Amino acid sequence: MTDSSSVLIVTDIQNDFLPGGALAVADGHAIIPLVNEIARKFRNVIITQDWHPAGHISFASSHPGRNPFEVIDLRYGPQVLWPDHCIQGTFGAALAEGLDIPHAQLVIRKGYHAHTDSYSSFFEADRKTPTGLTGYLFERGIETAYVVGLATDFCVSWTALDARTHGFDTVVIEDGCRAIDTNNSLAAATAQMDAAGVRRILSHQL
Ligand code: VGL
Ligand code: ZN
Repeated sequence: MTDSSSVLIVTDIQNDFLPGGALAVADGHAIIPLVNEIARKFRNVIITQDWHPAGHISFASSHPGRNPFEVIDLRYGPQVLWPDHCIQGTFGAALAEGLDIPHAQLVIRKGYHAHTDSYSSFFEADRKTPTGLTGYLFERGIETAYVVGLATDFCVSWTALDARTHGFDTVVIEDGCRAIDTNNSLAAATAQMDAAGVRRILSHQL
């Protein structure tokens, strides 16, 4: 059991990111039993949920003539366009049925502003609009953030990088994650995490 200064952030394990979902991550379902097991070792667990309004700016369908996985420039920088996914209140946005973490303390939703995406659980994609998670973790006395979930190269890595920025000791548990890997995004995210001092471990090292 980890101590009270650590938190496990369970990122976006939602139906749309599982095989059969709108933005399926290959093998995404395979992490669920392991994530449940990892979570039992943590006193503090929070869960994140991608939570977009219909017509969200990150959806290719909101940009006539564009296709999913193309990249466009938005006012806050490059944006990968996605299939419509995790629309508020839909089955696709619901947490995966097999996720069994009754002791989770907070569910934080993100990506609910129509004109801004939010991979990270700390800041939206403009890199300045906070979700409030930093204050929550600071007030709770958290010093170390462990991250698992979907997808390694987007919400997991952006969350881990922002955790580092805020001074948290940050650890990605790699076998508790799966990647989308579009346009070399997994290698790029891994390099960025290494450069920022995010530690990468396997769950048996916990
Ligand atoms: C995610 C793409 C779009 C993620 C969310 O959870 O990694 N990826 N929205
Ligand atoms: Zn999204």
